[in-house]
Amino acid sequence: MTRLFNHKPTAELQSLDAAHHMHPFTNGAQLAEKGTRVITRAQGCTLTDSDGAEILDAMAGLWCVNIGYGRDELARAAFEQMQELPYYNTFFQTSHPPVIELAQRIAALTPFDLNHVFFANGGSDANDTNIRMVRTYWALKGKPSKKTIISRVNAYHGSTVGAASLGGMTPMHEQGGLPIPDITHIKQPHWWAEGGEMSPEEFGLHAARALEREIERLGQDNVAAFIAEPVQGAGAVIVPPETYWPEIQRICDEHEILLIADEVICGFGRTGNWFGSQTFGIRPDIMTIAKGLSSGYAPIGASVVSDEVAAVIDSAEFNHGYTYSGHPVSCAVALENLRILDEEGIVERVKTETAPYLREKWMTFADHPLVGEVRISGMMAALQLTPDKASRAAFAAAPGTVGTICRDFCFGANLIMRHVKDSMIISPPLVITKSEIDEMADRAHKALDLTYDRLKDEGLLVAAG
Ligand code: PXG
Repeated sequence: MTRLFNHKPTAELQSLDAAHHMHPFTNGAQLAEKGTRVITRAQGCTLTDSDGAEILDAMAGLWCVNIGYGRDELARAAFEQMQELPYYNTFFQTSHPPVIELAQRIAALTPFDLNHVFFANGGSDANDTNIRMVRTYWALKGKPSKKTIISRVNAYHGSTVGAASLGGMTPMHEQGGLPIPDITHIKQPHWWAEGGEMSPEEFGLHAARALEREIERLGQDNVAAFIAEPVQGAGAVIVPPETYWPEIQRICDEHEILLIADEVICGFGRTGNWFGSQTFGIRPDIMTIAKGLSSGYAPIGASVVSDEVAAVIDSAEFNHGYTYSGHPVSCAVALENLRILDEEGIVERVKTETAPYLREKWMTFADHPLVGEVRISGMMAALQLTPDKASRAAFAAAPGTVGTICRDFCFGANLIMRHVKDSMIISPPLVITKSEIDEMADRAHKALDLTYDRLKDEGLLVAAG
């Protein structure tokens, strides 16, 4: 058996990594120079690197390890499923118990009549499914011109050609000729950066009505769907004003537009309910799920579809699917993960205990001289850094300069807190304890203080003109 537990020395791993491993969203040459940090083990909320350092993971990996690391039950579920049936497909009139059980479990957990599940390997390809599904839905209903999908600037929906086109990240569109046709983007509900003189409530309505204007511009007969994350995650935890989602729902209903809630980050307890749609009062026709579905222990994603959409799609052959749609091992792992989330009351505890505690701690950052806005929803949160709180200014330095400095100080303090441009963000495992939250906040405060001193020393505490 190949066992990697007794690994090679760090320097050797780093040089082999630089020689052969191409990293996502990374400048390979720069990384090769700095050397990657090699993570070898993890337990609870703590990672261990190849030098034995212990790191507090305030990002739950990539927003996914909701039940925390090191749960033997999931390992056992994978092991036993591999023994029983390591693989079989779900094409051509076949199925298997884990995929059947999981589809039923997801249908029971998701709200409204989201009762039908099309499986994928992760969030990106689930969103690719959604692109094809909503266009096929309208074509089958005799409205083939309803093709355009409206999304938002600074949205993240994945990295495949389709999902990155749905996303609103300009640097992604610039590589590889994106977006694909018939996808457009409206403004995001990011009050701090774009709200101007409006109150957050006014801006929420204003940002939502951009959808109505876009539908009118395109013509309702040409629009298939609107897709959005309940809270934009990778976009820097943009929590919309309270007025935003009800207005979006009204517009989708009135204009016969399918609503796709991308719950890849918000799902499975992140916002304090099982789904972000419940937290924000959204009634989607389709939900994208991944990440917390298996707590990242095995790759799996899905589109969860309403009775009506499923009935239309099922009325013809949907020529779509992945070799690993409903992979039995991933399904078994996801089922065990959902059992733990449910039976251990993890989502409930987030709502009543840990998220309120995190909020209390996180709000203390509002007094820090570098912090312009504190954003939080359940167990995902951001600190918007600024050189001038009063004017909500951006830094004169290139976006991300300050965020990178702060991120590096966090990393140096064995805290994984990510930056998105000049926001610092967290999304810890949902099982994080109050004392771990205290520790995380202490380390983050120190990193912010060090960042502030560095900015002063280097003359970077300057607002953009
Ligand atoms: N939708 C949303 C809302 C996501 O956050 C995807 C879809 C794509 O899922 P897959 O499983 O195909 O990656 C995501 C993924 C980051 C980061 O650094 C965020 C994601 C992925 C990688 C990095 O914030 N989100």
